[in-house]
Amino acid sequence: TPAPLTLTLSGAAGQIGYSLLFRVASGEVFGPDQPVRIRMLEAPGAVRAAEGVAMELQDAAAPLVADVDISDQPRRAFDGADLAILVGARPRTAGMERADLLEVNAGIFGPQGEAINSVANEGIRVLVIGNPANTNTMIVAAHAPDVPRNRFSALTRLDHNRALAQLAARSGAPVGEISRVTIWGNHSRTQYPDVRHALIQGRPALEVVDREWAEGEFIDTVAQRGGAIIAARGGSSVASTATAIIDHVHRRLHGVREGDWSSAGRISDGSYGVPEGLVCSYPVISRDQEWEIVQGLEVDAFSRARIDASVAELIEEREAVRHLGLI
Ligand code: NAX
Repeated sequence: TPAPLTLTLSGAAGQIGYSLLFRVASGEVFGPDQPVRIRMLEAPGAVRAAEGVAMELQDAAAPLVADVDISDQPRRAFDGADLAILVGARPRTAGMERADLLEVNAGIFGPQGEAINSVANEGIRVLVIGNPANTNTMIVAAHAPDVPRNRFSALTRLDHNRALAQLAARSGAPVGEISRVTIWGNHSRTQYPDVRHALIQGRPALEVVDREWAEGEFIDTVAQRGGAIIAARGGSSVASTATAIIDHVHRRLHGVREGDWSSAGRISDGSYGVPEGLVCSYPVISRDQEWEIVQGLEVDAFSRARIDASVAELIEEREAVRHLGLI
């Protein structure tokens, strides 16, 4: 058996943590032979709840779980971490201004970045789920200057999966025979789910589904899916988010299918005209366990306008964070 990997999960006592941890324990994330040390990072008020989750994890008697530690101290939780999955965040509550939301979350993600910078393993990868995910990723990266920039991602695979599922439902093709969908921009309502390069059973998607739908209802359905889940279920997406986290990590470790790509929020190097330093969702492939942005895709006027609109929101968020002195 290989040496255990160390996973640090923030927000481990929350809903997504509760779903994800048992799938880590069963080998879905790192594979059926890879033992894992689990480091749960929680807010002080939720440490007791995390202990309860750890008791259940113990009761799963999972051979792959090497050990479990619970802490509210980032420096302890990220010690020796190979992968950090950052779920814990402060949600926006009624009456809360956006500046307050950004400030509270910077208070969470800034210190976590500092701890990652000083105590995580050299090969550390950081995946941010807690919203606003793109800007939180920028904050954590700003506080971890010694970690290479390509190690940070914001989760947009859930949006990517939602786009695949809508295309499958519309076309009648199995979801596994649809490829090259892209989520561009922010993990928010301004995101741009793009089918212009997508293939459905080997045919260009726009020859299979009608353009009017692909440029209207499809985009709105994918971008507003989170809200639709809340309206129907009375709670936000949890199990599908855990699935998307697994899809993201699995593809990063093992690569995407030949001829396909995934989507992930990445620190922009200026690709596709997105200002450097913003965390923007791009089409990505994985090579040697590192994400790379797919280059050279044609961006037509429709796509350009959509990408620019989402990037404008990312710029606004960055300005707000800078204005507050958070980066
Ligand atoms: P929960 O409220 O159930 O869990 C959040 C957990 O984070 C709580 O246990 C809380 O105690 C913990 N926490 C708060 N401050 C912390 C800190 N400083 N350090 C460590 N832990 C801390 O929310 P859940 O449903 O699990 O969702 C978590 C986050 O995921 C939210 O920000 C949500 O907006 C975001 N989402 C992001 C998605 C994405 O695709 N990127 C999709 C799903 C989800 O909505």
